[in-house]
Amino acid sequence: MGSMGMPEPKKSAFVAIIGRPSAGKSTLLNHLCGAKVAIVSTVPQTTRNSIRGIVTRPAGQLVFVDTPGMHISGKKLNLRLAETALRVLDEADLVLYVLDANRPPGREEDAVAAALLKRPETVKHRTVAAINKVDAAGTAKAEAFLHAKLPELPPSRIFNISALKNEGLDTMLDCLFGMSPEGSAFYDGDCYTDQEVRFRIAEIIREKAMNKLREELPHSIYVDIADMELRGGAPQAETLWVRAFIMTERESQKGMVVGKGGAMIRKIRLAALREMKKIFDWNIELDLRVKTAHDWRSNDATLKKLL
Ligand SMILES: Nc1nc2c(ncn2[C@@H]2O[C@H](COP(=O)(O)OP(=O)(O)OP(=O)(O)O)[C@@H](O)[C@H]2O)c(=O)[nH]1
Ligand SMILES: [Mg+2]
Repeated sequence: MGSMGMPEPKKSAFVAIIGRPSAGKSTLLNHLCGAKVAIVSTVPQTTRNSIRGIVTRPAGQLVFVDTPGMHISGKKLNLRLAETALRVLDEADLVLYVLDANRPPGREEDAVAAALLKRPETVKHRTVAAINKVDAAGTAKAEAFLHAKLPELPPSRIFNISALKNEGLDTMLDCLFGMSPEGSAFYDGDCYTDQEVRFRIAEIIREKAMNKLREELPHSIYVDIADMELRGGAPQAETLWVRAFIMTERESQKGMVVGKGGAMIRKIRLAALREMKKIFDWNIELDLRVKTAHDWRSNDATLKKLL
């Protein structure tokens, strides 16, 4: 026990955010950090990398690591995404397991629970479950699922939240801080992510494209930043000039990304610019084009570069 006026020792931990696709992991990360850190879309399998978001409070610092939703598939891209999620799960101090109250648990939920079951110590001592989307649905099914599949998880570590409406997050954070080991902060207190500018810009463009494109297209694209340069400076604000390509899997998909008279790519470009201006202090010029990288989702070299 500290003497009067002595602050409590600070806590710090890495927290893996895991769950099936579209459970709301990235939405949650963004609200925890109070900033747009990870991209979000209505389409499952949006996140493709482990993405760090940093939360600093008087109690200490939690570094949340967002992961790709665990999806069952034998395809190369999906296997790599699942590997990423499991690696983060094993490296983190704590695990935040996000469930979607709005969809009945199915095979994918079983797979997430199975991955946790293989790590019984983690479930017993280091896992918090968040039943998300309580603004849209009741929690009974998700609760029953957790009791049946992960009986070792104490009920005091199950929280009902709405990431979208920012509800229930504070009590969950208190619990995570309580479970964290003592330690000093990993990052500056005013820092909310460690992502490089190049990656963030590619992700913002991909988010806008994913949310505007239909059918298979959201999953068939990636964004390549071909060139980036900071120009000018005082007395005017600097301008960040970016040339980026939306890469499609097949030649035939380029037309849909460009749209009639270029309308689609113009919409994507303007939405991306709006978002970038909220994040960066520079003026931004974005030259956005479309290219094809044939069958990139089965290409090891491309996957290695992207994931
Ligand atoms: N109603 C409701 N919708 C939510 C909530 N949280 C997230 N969503 C929606 O769920 C969808 C998926 O959200 P994401 O945050 O991209 O989900 P994710 O788990 O990161 O998905 P992947 O990256 O594909 O694994 C989006 O349309 C979100 O707006 C919530 O609390 N309530
Ligand atoms: Mg995500």
